Amino acid sequence: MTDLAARLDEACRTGVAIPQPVDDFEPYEVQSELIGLRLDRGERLVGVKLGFTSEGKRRQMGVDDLILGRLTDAMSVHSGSRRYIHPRVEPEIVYLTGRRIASVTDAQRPGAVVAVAPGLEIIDSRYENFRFSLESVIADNTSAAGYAIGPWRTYDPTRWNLGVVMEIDGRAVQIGSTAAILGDPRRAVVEAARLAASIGLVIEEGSVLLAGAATPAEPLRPGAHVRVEIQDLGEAAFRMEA
Ligand code: OOG
Ligand code: MG
Repeated sequence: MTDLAARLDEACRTGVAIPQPVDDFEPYEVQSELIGLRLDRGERLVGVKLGFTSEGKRRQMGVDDLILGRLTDAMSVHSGSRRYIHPRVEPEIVYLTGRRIASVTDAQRPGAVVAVAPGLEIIDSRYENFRFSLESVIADNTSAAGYAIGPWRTYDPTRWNLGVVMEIDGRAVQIGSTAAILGDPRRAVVEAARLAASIGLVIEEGSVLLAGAATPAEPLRPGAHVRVEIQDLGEAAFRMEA
């Protein structure tokens, strides 16, 4: 167990941020250790998420490469209360995989994606001031802190360029299009497969995949009601604890 994984895990549980690491580390190895600690506590892996798939997010955070994180059942906003540090929320389109994906070829086979849903992601960097390098945010499981997923619909690949509106307390705060995700959100499953394969991770059948926010993230205050609507897909919503 690296010291960094232990400190990130503690920051996550206590809600106290840590300074960015100064020593060398292998980013995805630290992330694996961090997830291992969660699984040891009984959490279950439910899927993966991509980060920095849109220009809006890359510009907001000052980074320029795709990253992959892992999601557990306990991260669902409906699974109970937790301590946040400086949470933000962003709109996501979510895919459900219909086969085991261990390679890019698997991701290109028919049935790789079977359903799609509107979603919201809470990100909460465990680093002070929400500042990080690409390596340090990968180690921190890509800031993953929570998600809410709306109703699933059968996946229709011809509907990929969809309007997105995210509201906080009834006011539209971000408006965009799913086309901002990799230029075409249908590429998300292939990019996730590529990154997963590079770290020896298999995306199991029935996994959720957050394709990456189409717009910049917004600060999330206690008691806030957040809602996203994606054209043709419907909505997802949750309320922050007061
Ligand atoms: C990293 C997570 C990025 C996305 O959708 O682009 C991400 C961060 O911004 O803290 O989840
Ligand atoms: Mg995200």
